[in-house]
Amino acid sequence: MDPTQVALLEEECILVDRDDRETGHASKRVCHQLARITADHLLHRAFSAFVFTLNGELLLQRRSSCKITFPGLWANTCCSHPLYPNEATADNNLGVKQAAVRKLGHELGIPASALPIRGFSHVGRIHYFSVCSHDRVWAEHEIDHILFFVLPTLSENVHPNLNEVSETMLLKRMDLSEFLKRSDLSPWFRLIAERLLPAWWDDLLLQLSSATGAGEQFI
Ligand code: DMA
Ligand code: MN
Repeated sequence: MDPTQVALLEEECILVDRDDRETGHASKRVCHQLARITADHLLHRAFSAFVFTLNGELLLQRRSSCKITFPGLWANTCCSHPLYPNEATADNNLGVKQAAVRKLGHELGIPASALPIRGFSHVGRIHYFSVCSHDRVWAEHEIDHILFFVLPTLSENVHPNLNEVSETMLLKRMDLSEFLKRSDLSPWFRLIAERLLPAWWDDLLLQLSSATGAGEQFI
C-alpha cells in the first residue's frame, strides 16, 4: 500500500449514531475495515464537497491509484472526514465545513483564502454503506454531509496533489446523465448524483443566473 496513504489511516474519525450524534472516535483504519464495521456496527461522519464554477459547472476528481479505498474512480470535487477532536464541533455543520477547507487544500491545492466558511451551503446529509469491490477488505459506512461551494476563481486555483487525485474535469449540467453511464464512478457519487444532485444543481443554476453582479458568492 502507498506509504503516504497508510500514514493517513492513523487519522481519527468521529463515530456517530444514525442521527449523526457523536458516540466516540476511532482511527480511519478501523472505521474503514469491513470486518470492524460489521462486528462493531461502526458508523462515522464524512463530507462530500461539490465545487462549482461561476457559470455552474461542477469540478470532478478522479481518485488516485494510490488511494486505499475506491482507487481510480471518479467522484465529486472532494470527500473526506472531519477529524477528532478539532473538527468535532458542537455545530456539526461547522466541523464538516472546516474539514472541507482543509481537504480542498490538501487534495486540490485550493487555498483556504478562496474558501470562506460562509460560502459553503450545507445542502443535505445521507447515510450509506458501500464495500470496495476490488478487495472486499475496505468499506465505507458513513453519515455524509453534502456541501456546495461556488468558486469564481476555480480555474486558476486547482493544483491536484497526485497522491490523492489523478485527474480533474469540469462537468456541465446537461452532460450529467451521459456521465452517469460510466462504470468507473464512486458509489457515493453515483448515489448522490442519481437521486439528489439534479434538483440541487438546477436550483443552483437558477440562483447563479439571477445573482446580481459578477463574482458574487453563492451563500
Ligand atoms: C471519504 O472520502 C468520504 C466519503 C464521503 C466517501 P475519501 O476516501 O476521499 O477520504 P480521504 O481523502 O480522507 O482518504
Ligand atoms: Mn469514510
